[in-house]
Amino acid sequence: MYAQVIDTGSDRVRAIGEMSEEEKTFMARIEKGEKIEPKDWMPEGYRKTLIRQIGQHAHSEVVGQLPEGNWITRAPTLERKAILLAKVQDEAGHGLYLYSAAETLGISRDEMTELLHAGKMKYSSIFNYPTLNWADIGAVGWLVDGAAIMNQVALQRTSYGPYSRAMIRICKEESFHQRQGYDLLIKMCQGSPEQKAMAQDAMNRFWYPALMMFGPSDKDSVHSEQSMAWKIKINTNDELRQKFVDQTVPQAEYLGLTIPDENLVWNEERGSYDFTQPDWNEFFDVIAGNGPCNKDRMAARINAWKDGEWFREGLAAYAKKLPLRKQAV
Ligand code: BYC
Repeated sequence: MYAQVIDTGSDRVRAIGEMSEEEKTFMARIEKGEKIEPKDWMPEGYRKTLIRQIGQHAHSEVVGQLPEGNWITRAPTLERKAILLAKVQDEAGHGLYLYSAAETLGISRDEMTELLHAGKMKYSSIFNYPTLNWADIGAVGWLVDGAAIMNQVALQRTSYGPYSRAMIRICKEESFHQRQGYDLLIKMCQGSPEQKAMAQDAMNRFWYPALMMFGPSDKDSVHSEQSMAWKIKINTNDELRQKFVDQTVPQAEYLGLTIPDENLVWNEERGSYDFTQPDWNEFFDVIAGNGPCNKDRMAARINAWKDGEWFREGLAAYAKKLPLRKQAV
């Protein structure tokens, strides 16, 4: 049953001659830059691709709460604890907007959750790495949210209306997340030599996993070509990765941190940095379930789902008892 609702196969862009009349009209709307809305006609592949991508994005927001939530009780000051609490709570909100956007495509949040727990839907590779010291919380905000925004700013222009609108709101909150991470690292880098060393250690461990967030290199990306033809994706994985590197290098310089890449060099001709690609074997291993924290992350989500069952049942039972007029409010 599930194989019918999510798309995991490789895609092939269809030539105009192979398209039905409905599909040609749909493509003309896409090319004009019109938004597609839930009740509009859409190709089945478009719908499935969106469920896969938006669902994966929603799961990432929710699983992303785990490495940060791990530090709420250990935040060094009351102010830092309040900031981190607010950020982690925002991620839950992002998950909800995105699950709601995916639900407009004919899949329920419960179904997506079951697919995640069964290992049939993915979440971002980055959250399979541990947060070992307090500076990691800064690195998650600066590098992980920084990479997420780079992707999500472009996704505000995605062709599917509900996804695009969710992205607009999420981007506003993500910028605050990125700033709080950078602010945390400024304080640590201006602190004691031990604090600066912790910040460098976090940078060393998060740099390549952050580069992996943009997905495999363009030559190995199975979905990019079709997703870009449908304007679900606006940029290729490599384009966004390059923009992220170009934006982040001066920020690292300001902090006085060294990017762990001996080949990082400004390329005058291209007007951007040359850099070392992440270890793609490691990436594919992590998304296959073999990263340092995959098993823990899934166990935490499955336990939370089981523990919350009585609460979801209670809410549903109460909703059934409400008079219809109140239910609609
Ligand atoms: N991790 O053909 P490709 C955040 C999979 S976190 C895991 O290039 P596509 C945040 C891909 O699914 C950021 N899997 O795929 C939250 C595909 O496998 P399947 C979340 C990955 O979809 C809390 C296969 O590799 N953001 O915001 O065209 C705190 C081939 O890849 C990854 C989003 O999800 C990965 N990194 O492009 C802080 C953004 N990369 O499905 C921050 C929305 C690739 O065929 N998503 N795969 O089995 C996207 O923009 C795209 O889905 C991607 C991948 C660029 C990620």
